[in-house]
Amino acid sequence: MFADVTKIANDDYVGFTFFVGCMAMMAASAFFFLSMNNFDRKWRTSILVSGLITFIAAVHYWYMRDYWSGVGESPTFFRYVDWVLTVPLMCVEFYLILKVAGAKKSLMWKLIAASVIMLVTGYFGEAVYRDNAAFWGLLSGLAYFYIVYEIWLGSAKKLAVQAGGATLEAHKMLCWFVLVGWAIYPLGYMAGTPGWYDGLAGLGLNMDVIYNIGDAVNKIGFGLVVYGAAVAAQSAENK
Ligand SMILES: *C/C=C(C)/C=C/C=C(C)/C=C/C1=C(C)CCCC1(C)C
Repeated sequence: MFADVTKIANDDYVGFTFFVGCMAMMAASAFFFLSMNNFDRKWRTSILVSGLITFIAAVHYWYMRDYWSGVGESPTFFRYVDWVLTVPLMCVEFYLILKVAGAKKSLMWKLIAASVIMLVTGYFGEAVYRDNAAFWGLLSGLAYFYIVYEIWLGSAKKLAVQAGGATLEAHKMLCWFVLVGWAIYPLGYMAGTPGWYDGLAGLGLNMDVIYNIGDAVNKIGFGLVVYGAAVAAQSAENK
C-alpha cells in the first residue's frame, strides 16, 4: 500500500519544503475558491485568479516533490513550467485590480511579455547554457526591472493613483511583493550556479529551498493582498 512513498530524511530541507509547499498551496486554493462567491463580480475574477495561481502551483509542487524524492535532482523543468503559467497570471492580477481605473489590455500584455522574457532567459541560464548563466541572468534581470519600473513608476502606477482607495493600497502592496518578494528568485539562481553562492547550500539554503520559500511568500501573499482589497472595497461600498 505504501510502496510509492519514499522517506524524507530529517535534513532534507528540499524535500520538506516541497511537501509543505504543496500542502500550503492546496490549502490556499481551497480558501480562495470557496470565498470567491462572497464578492461581487468586480472582484470575483481577481479572487478566482488568486486561486488559480496557487492551484497550478499545488499541482506542480505535487510533481516536483515526487521528482525530487525519486530522481534526487532539481525539478528545473516543472519549476519553470509552473512559473511560466503562474507569473503571467500575477501580471493579469495587476491588470484586473486596475481595470476600475480604466487599465487597458495593452498594459496587461506588456507585463505578460516581460515576465515570459524574464523566465525564458532564466531557464536558458539555469538549464540550457549553464556556462553563460551570468549573461542569461542579466537579460532576465533587465526584464524583471522593466516590470518593476512599469508598476512602481510607469502607467500602472498612474492608474492606481487615479483609482485611489482599496485599489491603490492593494497596488502598493503588490508592488512591494514584486520588488522584495520576487528578488528572492535571483538569489536562488545565484545559489544554484556553480562558483557563485553555491556555498550557501552548507547552511541548508540551496536553490530549491530558496525558490520554495519565494513561491510560498509570493503566490499565497499576492492572493491574500487581493483578497484583502476585495474585503476592504466591499465593506466601504456597503457603508
Ligand atoms: C510564483 C513564481 C514567481 C513569482 C516567480 C518569479 C520568478 C522570478 C522573479 C525570477 C527571476 C529571475 C531573475 C530576475 C534573474 C535570474 C533568473 C530568474 C528567472 C530566477
